Amino acid sequence: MNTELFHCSPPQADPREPWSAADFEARLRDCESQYHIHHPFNLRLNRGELQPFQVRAWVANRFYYQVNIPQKDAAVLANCADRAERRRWIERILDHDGRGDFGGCNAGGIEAWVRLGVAAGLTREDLWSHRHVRAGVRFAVDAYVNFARSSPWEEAAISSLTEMFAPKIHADRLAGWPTLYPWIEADGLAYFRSRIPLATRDVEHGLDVARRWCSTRARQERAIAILRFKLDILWSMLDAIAHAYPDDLPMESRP
Ligand code: AHQ
Repeated sequence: MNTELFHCSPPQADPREPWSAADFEARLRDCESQYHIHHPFNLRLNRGELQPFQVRAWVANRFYYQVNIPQKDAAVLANCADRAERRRWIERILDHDGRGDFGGCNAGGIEAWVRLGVAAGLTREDLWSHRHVRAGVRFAVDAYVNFARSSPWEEAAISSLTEMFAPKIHADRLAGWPTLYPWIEADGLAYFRSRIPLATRDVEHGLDVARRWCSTRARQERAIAILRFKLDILWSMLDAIAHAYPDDLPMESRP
């Protein structure tokens, strides 16, 4: 357990100078080494070493994360009293839930992830029933949503900054999967393509919030602890998926 995150030191003047803005951002970005792009399961996934059932398991488990993102973001909004900040943050919900007629580019990220699942051989019911979601994935995702519900909105915003590292992981999938997993219909990869500019936009907002909120060294260090907590969430999701879907999983248990 990352006790730093829940250590509530008594309020006291912090004698230490805050890091410069550049140094603080560099320290946030230094956490990249703990990003789930380096997880053994993700390395195998992006090297084409997984069997179709393991890719389908990953898609079905990550769907639970995706459908919970709008509720996490709604929790951020609920804790935010600033209209201007809410107007920026609400875009994230619509990016995932969709807009207007839900058609084409308005379908939203959740619908695009369903398309990924269907392209990989799952049914919509496989995804929406969450029947393949493992306990460790559910636990990690629920911990993320509950953190957003129970924390100052600025801290929940900081926890989304793992997306500083997301464009690379999406680009890896777009570059490799068509060759590594030719059995996945190409339009299923649209989510990854759509996410890269949105992640970049969202990270600009998240870093803006972090710079303004973390005016003391203590808050800067708390921001690092929060980011590490979120990195643990992503990492532990892959731990649970890798454990539940080994190469020799009996046929009857394979999605
Ligand atoms: O598809 C992803 C997504 O919509 C989000 C929202 C954001 C958040 O609010 O925490 N994080 C995130 C991420 C998405 N995809 C992950 C992936 O590996 O495909 C990466 C993940 C993140 O880096 O936090």
